[in-house]
Amino acid sequence: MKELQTAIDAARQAGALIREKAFVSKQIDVKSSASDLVTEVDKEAEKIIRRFITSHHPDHVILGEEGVDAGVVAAKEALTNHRVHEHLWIVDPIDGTTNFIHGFPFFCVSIAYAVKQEVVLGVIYDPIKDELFTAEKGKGAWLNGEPIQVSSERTLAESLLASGFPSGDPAGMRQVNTDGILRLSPHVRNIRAGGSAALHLAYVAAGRLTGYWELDLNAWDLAAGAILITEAGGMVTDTIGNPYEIGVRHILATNGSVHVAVKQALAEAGATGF
Ligand code: LIP
Repeated sequence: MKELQTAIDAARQAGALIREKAFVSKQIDVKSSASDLVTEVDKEAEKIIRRFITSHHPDHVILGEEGVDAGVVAAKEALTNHRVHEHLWIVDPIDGTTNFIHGFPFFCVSIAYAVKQEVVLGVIYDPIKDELFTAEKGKGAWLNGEPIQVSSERTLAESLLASGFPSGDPAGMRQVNTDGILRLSPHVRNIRAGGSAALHLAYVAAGRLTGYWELDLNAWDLAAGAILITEAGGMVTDTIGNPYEIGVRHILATNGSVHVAVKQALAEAGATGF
């Protein structure tokens, strides 16, 4: 599919800018709160990606993190409006902006392409490690061109999980998520919270993490990672267990084997989100 090459080239172009600016001081703007930030590099990287996609696919619609107002309502409205579009790109120019600001090298570019609301390809690029994760519906998932698959752990006791704390702490979701972490942590090998939803999802696809969950995320945090995981043999649902679709905000993504166990633990802790 020619859109895959578009996504790869756009991610690499934006990634080059992000790499160049990664460890220098940045101009920071506050979005919804002091923990929900954007830099001039996020905006410039999104412009690069938008220009690139538009030059190759002028009639396609682009939903980008920095192209809508901050906040749940704007994001939901944008998604709803875009439902009618046949060709939709879902772009996060820097997923892990807080890490980027602090020079904590765990962030990425995330680009997905959906046809009639179904994600058909995803690209996640870590510009620091120069790792390019790609997936195309029905064809598989790759890391730098090599096929990847989810991990083989079968029990919680063997699992390395990851989670996170949403930017801006909407509706006290950080406390809710902490309840889930406290419920699961005695039963698993360990839990990480790296601060980039998309990169965590890519790591589940590559078998580096057994599973990942987080509450109150946006479409651009999740779309590319979701197809990476399904194409790598894993499972992606919301935290209740409903199948993934573009509007999902509370995500649960695993290698498949531990999916039910994590879901049950979150339900028991009252930590599936609301
Ligand atoms: C971030 C996520 C992170 C999550 C934050 C935020 P951004 O994306 O990837 O894992 O905890 O809420 O959404 O804002 O850095 O692109």
